[in-house]
Formats: sequence, structure tokens, C-alpha cells
Amino acid sequence: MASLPEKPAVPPVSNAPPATDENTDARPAGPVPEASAGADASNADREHRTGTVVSSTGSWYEGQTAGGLVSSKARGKLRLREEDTTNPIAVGDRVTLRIAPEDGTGYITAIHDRSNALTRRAAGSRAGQRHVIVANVDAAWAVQAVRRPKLNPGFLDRFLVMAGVCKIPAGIIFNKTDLARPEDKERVATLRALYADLDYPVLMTSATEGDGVEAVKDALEGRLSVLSGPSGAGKSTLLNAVQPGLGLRTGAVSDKTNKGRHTTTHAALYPLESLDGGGFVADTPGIREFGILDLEPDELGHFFVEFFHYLDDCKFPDCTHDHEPGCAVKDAVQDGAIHEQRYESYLNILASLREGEARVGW
Ligand SMILES: Nc1nc2c(ncn2[C@@H]2O[C@H](COP(=O)(O)OP(=O)(O)O)[C@@H](O)[C@H]2O)c(=O)[nH]1
Ligand SMILES: [Mg+2]
Ligand SMILES: [Zn+2]
Repeated sequence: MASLPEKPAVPPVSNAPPATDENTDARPAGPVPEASAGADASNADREHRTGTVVSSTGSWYEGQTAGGLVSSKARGKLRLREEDTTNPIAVGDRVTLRIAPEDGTGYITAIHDRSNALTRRAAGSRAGQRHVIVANVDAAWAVQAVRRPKLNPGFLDRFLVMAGVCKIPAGIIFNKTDLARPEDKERVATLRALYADLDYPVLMTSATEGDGVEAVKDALEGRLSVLSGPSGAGKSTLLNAVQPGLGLRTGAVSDKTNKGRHTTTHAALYPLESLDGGGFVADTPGIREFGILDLEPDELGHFFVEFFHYLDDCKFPDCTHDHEPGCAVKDAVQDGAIHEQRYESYLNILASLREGEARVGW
């Protein structure tokens, strides 16, 4: 679950020739079956393309296709489709576009099945529904500085749980290695070994010195990635090192939109044009606060990968691994098979779930 998927999950955004129609994995656009070409003759001579939605304003969607960007509207019945999400089409969605020959704009006629989605609870009148921030995320990276701002492993574990709940492969970037004092080095080495043992990819970088940037490029290339971390961790600097201009742009957008306007802002994807294999990085307003974990207390253990092995051996099937007798997880902590710090994180998140709100944010 933790390791990154094979490349390329995202088609290169280079000037490759237009792709042929490949909407065989598309699900129907709505409850009404798609009209066949015969029933709608005007459809037959229209070009269909597959694209990735890179931005949305609510009524227009920019779709990145192999043949370039296409401004698109959604078919009415697509938008009316009943959904438990507030936005049926999200950034990151793979869509089939029908191109109008007159002006080159598109109509989104189908949304392809999603591999996963980063979502948060919708607010206001739509509370209870979920808002899709980004769909089809290949990797979510937690970026933390080894110091300045202070490293917080507790936040890291919340992030990893959230990624797991959303079925998004996750990894960790420890940045600002150039600032590490001997005691920081020791601490980070311990954390690095701990998470690497759990199969989370761990990268060490100094964005300002350029150390580790090649590994970051390699990790981002050909994938749709999300970078998340506390303000000041070096996300923008790191993205600039990958592709000049990229971090500046994302920084400018998120700084303006991050505060208190989460419900009205939309995420955008930025193409990694400078990498041969392409890829996208999501600029996601409100990413600092992913939202709230929707989990029952006895489900939390499933998202601590190293607990998994022991869960079947607990005496009670709904064991929450804190107070119950005969708990195999607690035994494993005692034996040193599960790291104490991870167990502490687990107990902290469990406590917030019981209080009703386990927030994930930096
Ligand atoms: N020493 C050092 N400073 C860094 C590094 N990466 C970023 N910074 C600095 O940390 C500050 C915050 O970086 P920024 O990229 O804006 O962080 P963001 O809020 O995560 O986007 C800036 O002053 C950067 O120059 C690094 O690897 N080493
Ligand atoms: Mg920034
Ligand atoms: Zn247990």
C-alpha cells in the first residue's frame, strides 16, 4: 500500500501526437445511457479525446490532452448526476472530451473511474457530502523540515493515516538537511529508518543546496503528486528546484486562497513540463488542513501498516488497542516490534476520534 505505483500513471504532457480514443474504461455519464453515434449523427464527425482535468472554475474545466489544453464544459446530465460529493468532476479526473470543430472547445461526455481521491468534508448546506480536492493522486508527500520549523512526527502520522484512508500512496520528504545539527541528524536518521521500514519512501533534501533534488524529480516524473507540509518547510523552494517558476506559482496561489475560503477555492494541477516523462503537481488550497478523519475508533489500527500483522490476534475483534486485555498490538509494542512513537501517535489520534474530531493539518 505504501510504495509508489509504477510509472507512468499520468501521460506525458509533452507534444506527443493526439491520442486515439481510449474511453473504454469510461463509465456512462449519467443515469441515461449515452446516445449512440447513430442516434446523434452530429456526434459522429466530432473528435473525442481523453484528458486530465487540470483546473476548474465551477462551470469551465481545463482538460490537458495529448494535443494540448482544451477548455470544456460538462454535459448537463453529467453535472446533475446524483453524487455524494459536491463536485462530480474534480481536478485530476480523467475525462472523455468531445471537441467542437468550430472553436476547439470541449464537452466532457464521460468521467473515467477514479483510482482514489483526496477529499474533505463539505461545509455549510452541503455538510455530510464530501468535496473532492484532487482525484487520481499517484503520491502524496509530507514535506517537513528537519528543523525550522520544528519537525513534528505526530502530524506526519496523521497525514499518513489520511492518505491511507483516501487510498493514496504516501511518502515523506525531510528537507533542510543543510541545517541539521548533530542531534537533528540522529533524530532524522531514526525517523528515516522507522518509516522506510514501514515501506514509506523517504527522501532527504536540501532545496537550497540542491541535495536530493534529482530524487525528487524522479519521484514526481510521470505522476500526479501532492506535496503537503507546514508553512516554511520548503515546499515552494523544492518545487522551484524541480522546475523554475513552479513553486512560485503554487506559493502565490495558495497563500492568497488558504485562509478561510476553502469552500470557494479550487485546486489546480501544474504540468511538470521540464521533466521528460511529464507529471503534475497539485496546488491545493486548503491542503494544509486536509480536514477530518472519518473513521470509527476501531478502524484506526488498519491505517497503521505495522499493526496490520497483529490485528487478527487481538482477543476482541473490535479491539482499539489501548485498554483491552489480550491485545496483540500492545504486546508487540512491549516487545519492541512496533515502535513506541508510532503507538503514541496512534493513541493520540484515537483520543481525538473519540472526542469526535480528528483533524489532519500542519
Ligand atoms: N537552509 C535551508 N532553507 C530552506 C530550504 N528549503 C527552503 N528553505 C527556506 O525556508 C523558507 C521557507 O521556504 P518555502 O519554500 O517558502 O516554504 P513553504 O512554505 O513550504 O513553501 C525560505 O526562506 C526558504 O529559502 C533548505 O533546504 N535549506
Ligand atoms: Mg510555499
Ligand atoms: Zn488490540
